[in-house]
Amino acid sequence: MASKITIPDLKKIRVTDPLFSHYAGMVAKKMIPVQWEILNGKQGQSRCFCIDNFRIAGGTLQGEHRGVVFGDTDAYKWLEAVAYCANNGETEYIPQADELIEIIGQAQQPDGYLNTYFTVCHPELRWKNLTEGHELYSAGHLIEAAVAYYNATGKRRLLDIAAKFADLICQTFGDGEGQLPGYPGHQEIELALVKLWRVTGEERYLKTARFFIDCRGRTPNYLLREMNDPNHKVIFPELRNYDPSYSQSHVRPVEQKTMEGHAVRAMYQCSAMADLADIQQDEALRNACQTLWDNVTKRRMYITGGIGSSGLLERFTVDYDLPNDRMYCESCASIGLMMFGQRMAAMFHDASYYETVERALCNTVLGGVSAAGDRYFYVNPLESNGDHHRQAWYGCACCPSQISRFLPSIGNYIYGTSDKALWVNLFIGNTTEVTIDGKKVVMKQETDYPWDGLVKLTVTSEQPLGKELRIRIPGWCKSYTLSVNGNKVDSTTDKGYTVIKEWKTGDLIVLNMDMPVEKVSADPRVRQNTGKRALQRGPLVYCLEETDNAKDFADLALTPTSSFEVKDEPDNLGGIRSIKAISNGQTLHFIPYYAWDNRKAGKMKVWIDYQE
Ligand code: FUB
Ligand code: ZN
Repeated sequence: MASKITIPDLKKIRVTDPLFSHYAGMVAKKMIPVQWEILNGKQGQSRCFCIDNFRIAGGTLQGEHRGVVFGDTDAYKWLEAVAYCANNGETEYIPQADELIEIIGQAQQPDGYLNTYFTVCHPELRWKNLTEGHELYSAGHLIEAAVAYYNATGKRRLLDIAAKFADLICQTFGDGEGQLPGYPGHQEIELALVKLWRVTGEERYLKTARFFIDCRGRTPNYLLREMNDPNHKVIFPELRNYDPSYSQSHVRPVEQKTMEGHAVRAMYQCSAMADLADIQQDEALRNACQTLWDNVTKRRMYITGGIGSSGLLERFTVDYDLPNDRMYCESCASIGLMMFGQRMAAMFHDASYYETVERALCNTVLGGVSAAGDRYFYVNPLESNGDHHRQAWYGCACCPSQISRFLPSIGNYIYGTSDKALWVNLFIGNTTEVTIDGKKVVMKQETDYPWDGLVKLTVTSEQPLGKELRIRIPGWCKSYTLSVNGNKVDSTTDKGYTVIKEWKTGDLIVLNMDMPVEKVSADPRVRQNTGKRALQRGPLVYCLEETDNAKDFADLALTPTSSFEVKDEPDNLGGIRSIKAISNGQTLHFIPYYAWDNRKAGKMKVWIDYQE
């Protein structure tokens, strides 16, 4: 049995990287305060009623529930973001968070149930519309927030609220007498219950997470039966003629071969499957994860790490169908893909999963928020006519709070530790403390990645560790050098990691990766990209924007002899490296895809005509 990989405690990870600490810093300085105003209904057009809904459910305010049925999750994800920022020493929103937690607590029913929509509008329909009601999805976000808040602050109030609700869920769902053999229409509770198990050690949470995976897709289909009930109360009319593949309930997860349906649902399910496969050493589940991972990353993913080719029902379509303009690529889906990939890498001890994690991160996820930290993309197209822009908030606001809970937790993706090795997965400047076998260890990375391929790493330990250092060599990297204290090392590689066996405390390990501009072609089966190329440098995908290329935007093309110049632009778009391409006498100005739509509105494209 392979040794388990553990992720260091987020509280002990200080991200010092110029790019990522800027993004994480924007969460504390801008996103959390602005979202707090929005959650409290104080932001003009982008009004949201989330906190009032809790007050109404708790009986301290009179009124009607307003907003989407899963609006409670805006508050939960806000709390999670506050918790992760507190880990980074940004604690100023803790008083508001504590206030909000009390309001949430008042909305909890005596038996532990907590959901403002059903409590206020339809108490009689509790657990009767799992397909559309999002009760278990919302519970999952409550649990994730509670675990994060407890880990960051040591305060138990939200954890107790969440655990009480989780206990009710564990009693309610199962195959036992009087229990419901149902499962959520939108997955999320499964991975949350695994987190709750990790923090409490209570087996029932793990058992119920497993139950939700195991009973999904059974025949007859539970969700279809609900939808076909003559008394069914419709919440989302677009889901009439319900196709169970939309919620990945068409077949049991362990038998799923292709990534189907709604992309965020699919990613949350797969993340939980990977958790359970690893914890329970379940080979069938592990194989299913691998099959689904291969399908999505080899056939159904954009070069930007975006997933979900159809805006209609926000879902996957078929292999190699990747339209660049009329598509979906929800920000939440790419964060979900990162969550799945992180778990796959930990389970298989294989760096290749981090190719996708990094691709999604550096392109779609960073692009999900504006350079100023005040606007968000829900949909992330690879081509625009100039009419697609980030917004401050959405009626269905899953993405803004998803991005703000994700960015300050980026430290979770950098390292792993196991019996055998220290694992370096992402190149992000940081200082991290871990205790390994009772020994205090400090890992430090300095780098200007993704702009530059030079990474300096030191590991200091009170006593010799006797472990390998395994450093990921990205798939995009075709040549690199590695040295320890200035002496070149010829290391072996294993599953995408360069393995350093001989090192001691305080050694300076330097990885230097060449980072040329690459012209990338799509798989020939992607008909939308026939005769086109995209530019990539390191993990960053580039795009053309009309504002830099006004003249003849539609006619710009790359050729086999295009030459490239990389330009450092510290004052543009928060500091980028742009690419100037000279092709047949034309000059094309490329910027990183993630930075588009931050200046004058105009057209944008990633895949560029290629004239052979
Ligand atoms: O249904 C809850 C969330 O809203 C989904 O995850 C997103 O795709 C959006 O539909
Ligand atoms: Zn979203």
